[in-house]
Amino acid sequence: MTDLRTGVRDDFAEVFGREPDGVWSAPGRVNLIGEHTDYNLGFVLPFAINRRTVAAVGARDDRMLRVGSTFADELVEVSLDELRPEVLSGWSAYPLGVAWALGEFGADLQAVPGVDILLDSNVPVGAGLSSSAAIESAVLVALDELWRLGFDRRTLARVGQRAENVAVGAPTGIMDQSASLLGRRDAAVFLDCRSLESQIVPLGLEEAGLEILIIDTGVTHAHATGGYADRRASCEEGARVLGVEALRDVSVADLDRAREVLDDVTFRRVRHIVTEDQRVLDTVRTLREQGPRAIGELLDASHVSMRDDFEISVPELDLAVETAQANGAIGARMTGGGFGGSAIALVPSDAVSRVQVALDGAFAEHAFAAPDVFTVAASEGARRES
Ligand code: GAF
Repeated sequence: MTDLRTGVRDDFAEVFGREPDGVWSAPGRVNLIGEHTDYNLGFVLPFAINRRTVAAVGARDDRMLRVGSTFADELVEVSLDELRPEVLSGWSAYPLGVAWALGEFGADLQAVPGVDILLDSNVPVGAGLSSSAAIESAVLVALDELWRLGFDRRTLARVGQRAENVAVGAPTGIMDQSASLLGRRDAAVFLDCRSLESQIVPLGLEEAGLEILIIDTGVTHAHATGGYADRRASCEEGARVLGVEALRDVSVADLDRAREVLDDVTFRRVRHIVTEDQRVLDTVRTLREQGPRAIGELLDASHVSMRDDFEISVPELDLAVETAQANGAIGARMTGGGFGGSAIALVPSDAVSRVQVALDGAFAEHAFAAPDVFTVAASEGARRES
């Protein structure tokens, strides 16, 4: 982390020929449980991880926004006077999109100076760990401070989501930005995606002798297209037929009626969301009453629901989950939007290397590319570094 922070200052100086006004950072996230429930106005339980994006930012004396990064060999420029979603594309739509979206939430973009931004990150891209929300959140906290906006974190999360929905064009929910902005060390963020009320729920992993293992399958996913939008549309159709504002308003007890009025596919999409919301509530209660060793079955059930009802898993994710479970994991599930990315496994510390070795063996046996397997810790959300 220290390297990332000092490195980004040096890179900023090299690219822009001066010192930045400051360095801000924001983490990627892992979702412990509650998948695709956010845009159904339900519950999620993600945590911020110890992989971060850093943003060195300096105000300018004109109206230009300039953004560079260590992950793309280009400097993108746009004037604040021309900043609209239509002129943004590629990776720079994330940092520049949040500048635009701040205006949508009431920031007076006529009254603010341009900025130079330099980004670096150790959040893996395409792994389902929300490298995009990490960029958005790091730039959001930087601009909020440099432009003296005084937005609260809940509003900044909505700004980040707006940028992703409109400037990037991915129809995602509010979870990732909330985790990146609200995360706390050793704890998860329990978020009600309707009220946007959140509670910090201690994970207690160290005391319980547990680790969270990320198994990045290397299968890439893209939320702007395909399956994610299709699942969202099915959920909206289910809510429409059931006569509710959102699937949050359907309970497990309502599922019998839902089966009668919905076609089979829509019913199974709805059943995933409704049971997943309940699993989030059960996980929060179990963590508080019994600690993390007791949540394994809920994680396992979440994976089955995503595999069979929501149908967003892929063979590599299923293999990762099954191999972890068979080699000592307390629970395991795919995490994030699906169609690739990562699985998580809750593993006793003394079983971590056994699970890692077993994963390598199983992936080789199936002729899948070796997964990238590493542990993560629950960490602080977005902050100023220096
Ligand atoms: C992606 C989205 F960005 C989130 O909003 C959420 O819907 C998640 O997929 C699935 O739970 O990360």
